[in-house]
Amino acid sequence: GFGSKRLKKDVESPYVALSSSDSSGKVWELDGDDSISYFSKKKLRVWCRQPRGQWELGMVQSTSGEEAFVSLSNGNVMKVDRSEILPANPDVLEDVDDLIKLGYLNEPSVLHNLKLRYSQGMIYSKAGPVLIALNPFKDLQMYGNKYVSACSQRTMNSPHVYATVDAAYNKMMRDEVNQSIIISGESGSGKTETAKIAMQYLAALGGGGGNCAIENEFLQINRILEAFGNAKTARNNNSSRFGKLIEIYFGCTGKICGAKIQTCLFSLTSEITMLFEQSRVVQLARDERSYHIFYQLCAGSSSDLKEKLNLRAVSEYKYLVQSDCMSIDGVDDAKNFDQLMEALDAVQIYKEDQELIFKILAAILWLGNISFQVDRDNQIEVVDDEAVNSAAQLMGCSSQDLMTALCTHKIQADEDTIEKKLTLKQAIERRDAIAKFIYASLFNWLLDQVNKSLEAGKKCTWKSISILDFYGFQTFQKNGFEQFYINYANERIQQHYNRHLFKLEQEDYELDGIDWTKVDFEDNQGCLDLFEKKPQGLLSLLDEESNLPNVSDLTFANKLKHHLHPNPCFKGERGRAFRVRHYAGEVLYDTNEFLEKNRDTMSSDCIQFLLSCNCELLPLFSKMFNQSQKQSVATKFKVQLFKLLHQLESTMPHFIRCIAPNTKQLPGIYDESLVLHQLRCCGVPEIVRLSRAGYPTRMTHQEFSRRYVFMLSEANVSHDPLSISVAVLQKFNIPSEMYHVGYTKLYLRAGQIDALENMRKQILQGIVGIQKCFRGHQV
Ligand code: AD9
Ligand code: MG
Repeated sequence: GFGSKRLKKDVESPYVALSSSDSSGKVWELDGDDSISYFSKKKLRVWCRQPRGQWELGMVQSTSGEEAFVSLSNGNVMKVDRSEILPANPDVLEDVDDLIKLGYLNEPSVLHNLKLRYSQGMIYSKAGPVLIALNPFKDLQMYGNKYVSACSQRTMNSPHVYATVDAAYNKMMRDEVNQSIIISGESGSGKTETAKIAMQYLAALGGGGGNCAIENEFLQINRILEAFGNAKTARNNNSSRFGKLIEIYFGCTGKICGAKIQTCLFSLTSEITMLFEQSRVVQLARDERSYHIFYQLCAGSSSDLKEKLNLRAVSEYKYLVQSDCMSIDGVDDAKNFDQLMEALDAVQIYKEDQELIFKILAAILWLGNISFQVDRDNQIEVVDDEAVNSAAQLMGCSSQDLMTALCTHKIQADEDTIEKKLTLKQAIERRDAIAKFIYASLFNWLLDQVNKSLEAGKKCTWKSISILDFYGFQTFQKNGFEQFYINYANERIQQHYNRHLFKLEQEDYELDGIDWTKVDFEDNQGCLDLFEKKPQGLLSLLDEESNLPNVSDLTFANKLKHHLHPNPCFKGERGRAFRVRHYAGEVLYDTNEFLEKNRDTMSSDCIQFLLSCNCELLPLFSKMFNQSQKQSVATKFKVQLFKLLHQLESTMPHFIRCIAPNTKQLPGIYDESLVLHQLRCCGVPEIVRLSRAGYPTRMTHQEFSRRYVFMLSEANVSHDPLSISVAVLQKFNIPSEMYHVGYTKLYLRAGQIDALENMRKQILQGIVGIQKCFRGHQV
């Protein structure tokens, strides 16, 4: 049949190309008679690849050699290579709520299935144990009390975030094991919204019946996190610039008694100035803004506060104005500022501290306006203007001290201090580094305050549910430092996933009394070793090179090629580039700026300067960061990631993969190639492959017997669904190795349900035919 043929030919197919071994061919392993001529003879539907790559439904009219003539639904007949044809599913398997129910599990079938559901507002589907969530970009009215009840009372059968979270909650209560909900996906795919929906459900379940205090507290915390940690980007008007893990604590009666938030801050530090630098050099970041809080503060603060902070309009601050985008459609920054102040009150941040926060934000904005000039001796000095004076005043230091700190580098040598004048470039870098450092510290400090208020009831903790809202695997034309880390983190999460998926699957079989030989799966340990091995892994080599003198991105790239070759997961490329074979596909990285971004250290004289400031929070920040400053970004990130994953390690995971159907952030647009790209990135083909290795079709005996019982002759029919199931299978000669009869369900291997469906169709057509004939006779 063309199952096996496709295996060899279809290197272009995403499922084959992206899977790391050809065991992925299982997806195409079709049983029974599934040759093209069979499809042609039976007039069954097929998918036919069009010249532009998209797939259309059609019917094979005839074949000759390697070619086939296919009639498409628009009436045209196309001559195509056999390799451009894939089997389509029968109508009954359209719009299934779990992809593994699809008889033919090829790329167009999966895309078509999700599209059909999406167009009907069914944004949730399952891929085996994983929940797939397509971003609707509109309010679908499918959340709130009514749906909470439906999910907790199991009266709703369709997949939903609530149902996934409900399963986690019940597992926690029943098995007394900590649970986690791992949400991943591209920017703008809906991770943060999904995390909020999940929190809302847990608040409703664990809030003690009609107690909305917890729900309100969660809401307020999310407001704070988003004001300080989210920004408008080209892909998402409310993009989180950090990854977070929220752990919700439950007492032994199942009631919430506290929570804790951990963050992974890799992209946070570069945001403020990156925007500035980027747009100044290449006018790139046109549609982007800095963190919401800056715009909220400028728009919403009282005239009293404005005066205290010497605050101006957004348009007067260089850090904010360069991107040419100062407002977001439909977003009221002033109103959000009011809500933010409410939220700060709610988590018990005192008014005085709130004012300190705003002071620091204003200081950052003024820092961005500080400019430099060259004096008569060709030395750099700060332009003595409103910017430097305001910044100094807000930070609690003299203008002179700030100017010195920005222009000179002090080196401690034994007893003496040597002062060195900075170059213009260095001075600008130092100014921006201080701004970033202060902002990142502020974010961390705020998080601490939020956690203090959340952890109040932690003493009564019995078990917990963690929700991870983390960047998904990313691959662009050009991939840099950020993608490198994000993808590494995803590699770790994927390993966690692999381990559990198999456990879950096997549990299911065991519960239903099926003897089951263990399926091996492609482990991603090799790729993880590539990153983590000491001393010759990507991360160690990066740290080593960052600490050497006279190095460049090119020497780093060469070092990688030298030390990591040969490795099946690594490939050196020309110049600064290298390639990594990730679980979700190969990614080409460019080492441009890797070393610089990895160092990201604040010089100790800057820290000393901040320690001497009078604005109470600044010395506090400097102390907090003093130790960690000595570590590289690679090390810090690894430490944060390990802490985070260590916590997940002991939990039972539940996976939600979010998908953005378009990049315009608009409802009703389903961009097939974009969806496909994301399905690959989040490993859906892998999931499906793994699930299909077992028995993709699972129907309860009731369901099965109801659908097929009419195919038995009356004498054979018993009243017991299980017996009916078995009778149907035997009558239609389904080989015994193709199914398993469980206590509650019937498990069928790939392709079997289609064979039955075809027979059912024929019998029905026969009956209809007889009826027609009969009616004709009567008339
Ligand atoms: V990023 O990586 O932080 O840039 P996310 O977090 O994946 O990204 P987010 O949750 O912020 O995306 O969703 C983007 C926008 O999609 C939201 O602001 C909503 O307008 C929209 N969205 C997402 N999920 C839903 C939903 N379930 N219902 C309605 C939604 N709208
Ligand atoms: Mg987000």
